This record gives sequence, C-alpha cells and structure tokens, in this order.
Amino acid sequence: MNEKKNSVGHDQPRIGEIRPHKLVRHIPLKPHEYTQRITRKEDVFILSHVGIPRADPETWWLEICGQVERPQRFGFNDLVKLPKREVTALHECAGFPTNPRIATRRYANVVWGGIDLATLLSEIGVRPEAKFVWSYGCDYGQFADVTAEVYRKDMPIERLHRGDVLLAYEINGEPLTQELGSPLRLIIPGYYGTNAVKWLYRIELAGERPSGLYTTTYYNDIELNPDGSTSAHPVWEIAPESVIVSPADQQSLSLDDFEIWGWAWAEAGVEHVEVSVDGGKSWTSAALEDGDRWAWRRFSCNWKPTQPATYALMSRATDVKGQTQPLSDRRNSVYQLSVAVV
Ligand SMILES: Nc1nc2c(c(=O)[nH]1)N[C@H]1C(S)=C(S)[C@@H](COP(=O)(O)O)O[C@H]1N2
Ligand SMILES: [Mo]
Repeated sequence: MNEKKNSVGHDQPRIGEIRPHKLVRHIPLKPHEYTQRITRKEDVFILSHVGIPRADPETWWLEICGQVERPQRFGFNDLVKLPKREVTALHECAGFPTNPRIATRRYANVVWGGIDLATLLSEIGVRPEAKFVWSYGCDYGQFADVTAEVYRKDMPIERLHRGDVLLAYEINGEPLTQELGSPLRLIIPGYYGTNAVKWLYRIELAGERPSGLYTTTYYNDIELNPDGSTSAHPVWEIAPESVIVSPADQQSLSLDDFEIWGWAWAEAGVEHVEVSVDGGKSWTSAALEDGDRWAWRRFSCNWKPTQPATYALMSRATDVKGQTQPLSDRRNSVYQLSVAVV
C-alpha cells in the first residue's frame, strides 16, 4: 500500500493512502425522499474536504491529551470494549464553507453507537484550565487553495456536560464505513456535521479555541451587530430547520384532502412548526410528534385545496428559544416547493 504520512508535529496512527485524495461530495436524497425516520446507512450523505483516508482499525489508536490529569492512548480494540451507548441524532451538513448563506439541505437522522466521551474524560481527569475540546482527524491536503495538515475542530467544554457526545464506531447498529469515518469519529448531537470529525485520532483539551482552516477561517460566521461592530459565531449548534417530504416539488394533486408532512429539528428543541400554502402570506400550525432529544420530529398538517391552481408550499420551525427559520439567505432558510392542483 502506498503509505503517506503528514507532518503535524505529533504522533498519528499510520494510515493507508487517502483515496480519492480530493473533495468528496455525495448527496443521495432529495427532500421528498426522506420518507424514513431513520436514514439508511447507504443513503447518508458523504462529505469530505480533502478525501477518504483508508485506515485500519487493527493499528488505529486514539490519544487523549492536553489539559487532562492522565493523558492516555487507547487502541481501537480497547475502546470498543468500553460500555457502548447509542444516540439517535439528526446529522446535517452546514453547507458550503466558502458561502455559508446557501441552504444545501443535506440531512440524515441516524443511530450512532460508541463511547460516551464525558464519562471517559471524567475517568482521565479534566483540569480546570480546559475550556475547549479539540478534535483531530488524520486527513490532510488542500481545500479552497489552503493546505491543512489535519482536520481539526473544537467545541466548548460545556457541551460535554449536556450529554450524549460520542466517540462513535457504529451507525444504525453496523460498523462505520471508511467514507463515514471508520474506525472512529466524534458525534456531537445538535451540532452541525462539520464538527463530527471523522478518522478521529486525537482529543486535546485546551484553554482557548484553535485557529485554523476549519475553525476560524471557515465555519465561523461573522455577524454584524446593531452598533456596527462584528462578532464571530462558530458553526456549532444546529439552527431550527424543517423540510416538507410530501408532497414532492412539482407533484400534481387533486382537489381532495391531502396530508402535508415532513421533519423538523433544532439543537435547542423544536417549539412549533407552521405550514404555508400561499408562499408565506399566511401560516397554519402543524401537528408535531414527539421524538428523541436530538432526532428530527415528524410534523403534519391537513390541507384541502379549494381550487385548481399552482400553490407555493413552505414549512418553518421555531425552536424553544424563539428563533424561527428565515425565508432566505441562511443555511437554514425555509424550503419552498410548488405543486399543481388539477
Ligand atoms: N476528518 C474529517 N471529518 C469530517 C470532515 C472532513 O472533511 N474530514 N467533513 C465534515 C463535514 S463538513 C461534514 S458535513 C460531515 C459529513 O459526515 P458524513 O460524510 O459521514 O455524512 O463530516 C465532517 N467530518
Ligand atoms: Mo459539511
């Protein structure tokens, strides 16, 4: 095998070649195809900035270091002997890093299986200086004209206390594939997919954010404040979002009763969902089913079209903090479709 190694200044597990060694973007499902509550493993979108490392679980390891009492290295085979935990969570790509205002609608809702990171870290001992959890994936290479030696992300340590952060090695009860990050990836339920570091080999606790291509150059939204100053918001928590699954865009309907339905989610939890059949002029409250804490929830709304015409359908979710999906120009903007009633 053509073995490659980069030069990050600390040890990394040996990886085989990165194949392909370029951006990978595979989006199998359209909105009307999200008919299943749990997305099949083969239907999960695949995104990788620089390629797919071919890593071997037999030689893989994970290092936990930085602001911890007892830094440690675990072989993959030791890790999988620890208690396993399963969490159903919405998985969503935040979209184009170079243009964060486009809604790209890449979703999945899956069951991740792995080790609870907070439990493992409490055994290792977290020092009071630790404020951020840095995570490293072994893929390296050029993205948007910049070369990065590792895929490095971070999250605030408070997120750990809210639970369910996993070192995952399973999806829907099956081993991860290489594309999905085998042997090990980080899963932070409620956070955008960009934070779910694949081919994870290092967790480092630190007092500050790391600067880099994937933390401060991209995936760091700059917002204008009312006083004219700007502030940066790392792309962490998933903003409220919803998608209509049925009807499909461009579907023809008759003048009969019809159930409009879809999925809604938000990191903070969905408060309510509304549906519009007149392009956003008026909104009706949808029925919302219960669901797991981090998973998407089904909404539905009965509709009886009154006359043959073309209708613009939309849904919008509001989270428990009162944030609502914007109509345009955001990664979570409202999805609109058009149906012909004949
Ligand atoms: N190591 C590594 N992890 C990564 C990425 C990457 O390029 N390298 N891409 C991230 C992005 S932007 C997304 S949306 C998710 C996609 O996960 P999936 O391909 O398993 O659906 O992985 C994240 N984890
Ligand atoms: Mo992404």
